[in-house]
Order: sequence, then structure tokens, then C-alpha cells
Amino acid sequence: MIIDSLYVQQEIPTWNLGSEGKTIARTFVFADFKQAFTFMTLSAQYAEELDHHPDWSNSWNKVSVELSTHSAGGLTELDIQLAKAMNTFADQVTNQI
Ligand code: H2B
Repeated sequence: MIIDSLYVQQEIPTWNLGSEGKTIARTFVFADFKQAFTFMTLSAQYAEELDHHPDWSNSWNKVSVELSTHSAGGLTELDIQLAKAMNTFADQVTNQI
């Protein structure tokens, strides 16, 4: 089921909503490539479990992520779930929790 932008803002305030409300995006910045790739590995394993995958790119210490549910043509609860997990993985990798 497609979800609305207010819900997105409430649930994952650190993510940016795309102009048409069909995607969410966040760029994660780490100390170095090793941290960035550890984050990507954790995220990839979770994405496989969820069968829901990010569109993303990496440049040394940065990982730019865009999430959308392609089959639904917009945002669903799966995107919120993956975004929250990625927030947690980023915190873990940077030793914030
Ligand atoms: N990921 C995302 N982000 N959107 C999808 O619609 C999607 C996916 N569909 N991962 C899944 C895989 C689908 O292609 C497989 C066959 O379940």
C-alpha cells in the first residue's frame, strides 16, 4: 500500500522525500571506505532478507541511497522498514550505539 508524505516525515525525518513523493533519499557519510562498505554489507544482507533492495551508489566514504517500491510505483511500508534499518546500521558502523 502506498504511504503518504506526512507519515514518512514522522517515521524517518532524516530522509528526504523525492519531488513526486515516490522516493526517499539519504546520503550517509562515514569516516572512510571501510565503514561505508561495512554499512553496505549489513544493508545488502538485510535487503535480501526483506526482498526489498536499495538503489544506491558509493564514493569512498559516502553512500547515497534512494528507496522506492518499484512494483507499487511509489513508497510503501517496506521502504520505511529498510530506511529505519539503514539508519540503525549507520549508527552501529560509526559506533554511535
Ligand atoms: N526492491 C524494490 N525496492 N522494489 C521492488 O519492487 C522489488 C525489490 N521487488 N526487490 C522485488 C525485489 C522483486 O523484484 C522480487 C522478484 O521479489
